[in-house]
Amino acid sequence: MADDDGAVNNTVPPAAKRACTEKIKVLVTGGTGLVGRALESHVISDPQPNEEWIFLSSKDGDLRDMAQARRVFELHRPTHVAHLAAMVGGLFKNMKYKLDFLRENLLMNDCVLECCREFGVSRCVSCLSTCIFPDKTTYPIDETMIHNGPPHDSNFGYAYAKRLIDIQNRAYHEQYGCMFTSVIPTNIFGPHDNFNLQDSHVIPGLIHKCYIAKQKDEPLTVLGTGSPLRQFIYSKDLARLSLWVLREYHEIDPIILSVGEEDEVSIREVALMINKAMGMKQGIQFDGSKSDGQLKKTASNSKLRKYLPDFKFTPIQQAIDETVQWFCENYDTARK
Ligand code: NAP
Ligand code: GFB
Repeated sequence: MADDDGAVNNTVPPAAKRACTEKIKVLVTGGTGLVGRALESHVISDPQPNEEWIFLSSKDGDLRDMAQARRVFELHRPTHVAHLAAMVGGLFKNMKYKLDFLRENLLMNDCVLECCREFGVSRCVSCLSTCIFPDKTTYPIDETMIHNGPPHDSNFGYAYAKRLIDIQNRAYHEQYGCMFTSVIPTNIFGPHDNFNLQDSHVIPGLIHKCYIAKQKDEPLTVLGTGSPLRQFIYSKDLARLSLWVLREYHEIDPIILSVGEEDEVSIREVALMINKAMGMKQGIQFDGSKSDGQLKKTASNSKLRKYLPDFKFTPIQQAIDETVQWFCENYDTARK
């Protein structure tokens, strides 16, 4: 069954069906990003009388700065926080700016979590990533393995900053009883992504390149060999799951939000899906001089499945079709 916005329906119980009278005010850091915009659309489609949502941009305050972060919390006095704000980027941006990824994210996370404590926020959900897991590991990776060894060298700055959120959550709980947790999504994509040709993740980057290649009647150039494997999650599915986490998940320990291991695809397969969605007549070619990054980071979604056995993810070709359509329709204003 499909929603009005075309996304596949799933079995996360609509909050409307639950008796809930507690007033909550949710502050979403990074509310203007890929995930923030998807969450906003989902919240608007399922409004709850007891919930008020505020979606922040960096223009509302630089969350690397404690004084500015405190001003934001003072102004809004949230009961709940979805902490999405981060310095984010694909493989090639991560390889270039390791120190910036480490420092900016450490600062942002520390300011946000400390403000959550100071202002008595009752629940905070922060966003980690499956790229933070150890590089040399057994598969599938699960939530218990975050700190078992060094992450892949290509993004160690980002990875160590994100790992520390899990450490902070435990320490805030043990010392102050705070209920702060985290989610671990795989690679995300969808409308409102960053489609920059150099800095973006692979799907938005290839969509933009494909758009240009189609106009020039040239093949799509895919960086690396195309053999690395990834699990991708559509931002609309992640929004539904994140909302469930905020409302219903009560552990401090993180939870992986991912499609199953059987839905892992190669970069080559993804490029072919993008070509198909774009109606490209030219094929694809590979630039083997560019990095492949991590060959795989196969994650288990068993914990998620224990909570939500019937959740249905949008099929990846449908999600890519929708994202390509959104990009073509919003070409002039899309982030690129
Ligand atoms: P995004 O599209 O790049 O958006 C980043 C958001 O963070 C924007 O709203 C931005 O605000 C805000 N931000 C950046 N620096 C800030 C600062 N100094 N102060 C305040 N706000 C700041 O990111 P996303 O892809 O939605 O990522 C959301 C979360 O998911 C992040 O925590 C990320 O690490 C995680 N994640 C992403 C992926 C992925 O594939 N994209 C995968 C796994 C996990 P402005 O736009 O207003 O500047
Ligand atoms: O999404 P992506 O940049 O990030 O994907 P990671 C990188 C993979 O796609 C590599 C190939 O195998 C690249 O060789 N690729 C092919 C391309 N063409 C392109 C292209 O035009 N652009 C990009 N970006 N890649 C990131 C981490 O890793 O995952 C971040 O570095 C973050 O920290 C994110 O957490 C979720 O999956 O390799």
